[in-house]
Amino acid sequence: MFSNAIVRKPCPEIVHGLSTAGMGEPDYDKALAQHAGYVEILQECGLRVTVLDGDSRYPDSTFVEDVAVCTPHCAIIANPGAPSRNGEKDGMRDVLRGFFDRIEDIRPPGTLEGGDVMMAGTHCYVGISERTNREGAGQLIKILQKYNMNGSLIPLKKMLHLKTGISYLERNNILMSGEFLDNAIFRRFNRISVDEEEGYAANSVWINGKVLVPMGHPGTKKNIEAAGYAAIEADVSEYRKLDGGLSCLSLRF
Ligand code: CIR
Repeated sequence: MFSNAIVRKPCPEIVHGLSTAGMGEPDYDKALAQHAGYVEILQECGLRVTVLDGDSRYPDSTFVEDVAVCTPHCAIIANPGAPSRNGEKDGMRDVLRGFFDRIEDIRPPGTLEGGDVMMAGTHCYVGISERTNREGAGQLIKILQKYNMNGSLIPLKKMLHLKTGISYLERNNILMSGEFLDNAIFRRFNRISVDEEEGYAANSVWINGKVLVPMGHPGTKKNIEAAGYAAIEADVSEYRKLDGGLSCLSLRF
């Protein structure tokens, strides 16, 4: 179960965030309103939410998931591989000190973004992507091993981050799309596949027995409900324009 979440409000410069989506610039006011709605949903799921101010130095800084990995035993400050985002990690260290006794670091030449990290119980799957390299993933796994956790590497073919296309929903259920569907490493899970046209919903988030699903993906929502979860829709259309999904907007622990 999670008790806390950390989020960061979008800053006006979000319109200049990194994107490959080709869906146009996000509307800042709409993004702010959607962010407030997201915070409310986290609170409804029982989380105490720490809302950080927007940071205009970093257009993508609302995607806090990428700058740290939170586990039950420690927090790990990531080392984002996107140069324009690397400095985001510094602000997060002080915030996480308020919650964790043990803080670890991914160090250069290792790079790692939290969007590439999916915990399933004590096992962690780490995507090797344009943002996370083998050195960074290896450092993460070594840190986890100190705390009796472990990890495996998942080289990505097309996805931005691992969790762009796969989400662990607890109880051995996993939601997955695209390049992960035929990856044998995930066969041990009950797999809920996401159709190509609803691929964005493969990034859904389990929180304390409920699952947040991006608005407008009825097939996936239905499949999640059929697996026994209450599904809650959240409108994150403005973040999708920057390749951001539901999970990227918070750290949960
Ligand atoms: C980026 O390209 O870094 C942002 N525009 C989107 C980050 C999305 N984060 C995530 O999937 N964890």
